[in-house]
Amino acid sequence: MTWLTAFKGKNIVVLGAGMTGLSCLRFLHGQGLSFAVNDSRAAPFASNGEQIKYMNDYPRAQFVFGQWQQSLIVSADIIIASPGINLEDEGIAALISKHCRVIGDIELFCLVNNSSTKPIKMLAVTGSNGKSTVVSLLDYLAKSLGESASLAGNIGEPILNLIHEGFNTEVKSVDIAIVELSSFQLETLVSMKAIAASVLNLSDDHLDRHKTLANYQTIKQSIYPQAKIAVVNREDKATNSLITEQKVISFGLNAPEQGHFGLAIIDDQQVIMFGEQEIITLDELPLAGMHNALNYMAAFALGYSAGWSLSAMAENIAGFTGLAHRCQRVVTDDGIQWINDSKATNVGASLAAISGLSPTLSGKNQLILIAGGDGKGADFTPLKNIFNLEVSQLITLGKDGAEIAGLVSNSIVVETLVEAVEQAKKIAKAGDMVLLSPACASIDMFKNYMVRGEQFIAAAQAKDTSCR
Ligand code: UMA
Ligand code: ADP
Repeated sequence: MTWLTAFKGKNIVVLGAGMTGLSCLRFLHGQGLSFAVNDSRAAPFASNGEQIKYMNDYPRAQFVFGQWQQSLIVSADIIIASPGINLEDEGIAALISKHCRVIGDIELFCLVNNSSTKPIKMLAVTGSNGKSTVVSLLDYLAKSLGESASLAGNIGEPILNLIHEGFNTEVKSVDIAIVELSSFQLETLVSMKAIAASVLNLSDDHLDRHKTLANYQTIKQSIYPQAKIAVVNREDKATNSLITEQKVISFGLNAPEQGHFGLAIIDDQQVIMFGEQEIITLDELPLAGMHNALNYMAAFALGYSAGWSLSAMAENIAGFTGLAHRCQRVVTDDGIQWINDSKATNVGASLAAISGLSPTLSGKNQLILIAGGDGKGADFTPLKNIFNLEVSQLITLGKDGAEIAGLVSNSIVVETLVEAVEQAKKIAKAGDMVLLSPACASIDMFKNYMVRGEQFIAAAQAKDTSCR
């Protein structure tokens, strides 16, 4: 039975009318299927005009906004849930029948892809940090090597968009999809058949939804049985404890065994190795810090799994210079190093930023850290030690700002990011570093981490920050 036969004539409900929901809408409509779209927000679209346009474009769809519609959800045969919706929430959990099949957009893509005679190949990446960096690096490498590749998933491109309008299973837009997967997306995914997959690392994140670290680890590692090759971080047990049958290619900061990636010191240089084969020295690579060395090795291992030549990857890899809002240098003329790491939305990312950047400061220069926001239930105590060792002044803000400030004595709590930058300007001298690395999500104060990062850049560059 093809996926379409299983969907025809069924009550299909798409939950959420954001990026994911809209990609489902377009796809299901293209297949001639009828469905309903339910969003619990009263006005999920940017404007009334946009809403009317969607209603006109998708006449077979029923739209229900403003609450979870009991009658719709109770009678659904198939629910396609957007990743941001917590299906365990009281308001919705009780409405979903135990006979209902609940999937996500990635699962739907995989069902479709698996029934194609020439499926799109997949490389899949998850982890608490580094996902976007690694998938973007892979996408860059793929394109440099002339592969027909596309980024998809949590990076911001719903994967169903890789399938053309009016898809017939022989037509595909790319040969290989490089897919970033969040734990939310993995919760509803069981049918992926990736060439290779990796859980890059694991630290506290999204515990407000997943409740325990053990649960979060299990969800993340559910990626492995859905791939031929498991690319594992051999020094982070939490990322690879549940692997059973897959072929494993590992990466780590220590020297590798044959068939694995690691580091060795050769002529005083740190070199990425594949077994005994030298690939490239870290000095040749633009993204600094040991966390990025791991990211590079993960990308090499995933690319290698896809059959890409190691030497061709090594020749091209330095052309990728990183993504905005990840330890991004801000151009100012005050001699202070302003670093925008707004994408550090969890403790692990801020730890990596501080430990990666502090060694670049000379002994007389200070590191001023701006942190805080919504910690999503994380434990902040792993930051205490590095704050004491490396941070001269901590400035915090946001929902969990006071809790973070409480870790050390050299802290100030402020109300706004502009105020945080003003405080930093009062303290910093030429040569010092002011790092925005919040260890928290931005959602309590900003639309998203990009807006937070842009505000930081603007305030750092402003001659007079007193105008808010
Ligand atoms: N909604 C409800 N009720 C709820 C929650 C949400 O109706 O209780 C509705 C909202 O009103 C909105 C829609 O659901 O209309 C939004 O759905 P969504 O939150 O799943 O967001 P999308 O726009 O579909 O974007 C999602 C991912 N968002 C989340 O996982 C929260 C995007 O990741 C992803 O890029 C996109 O799919 C394409 O795959 C963002 C993210 O923040 C960047 N991810 C988290 C992270 O990286 O930490 C996991
Ligand atoms: P993700 O997509 O998983 O959120 P990003 O590549 O966007 O990852 O980076 C998010 C944050 O994590 C940034 O602050 C970045 O500097 C940091 N980071 C990147 N790679 C790693 C890693 N391997 N370990 C820890 N932190 C990392």
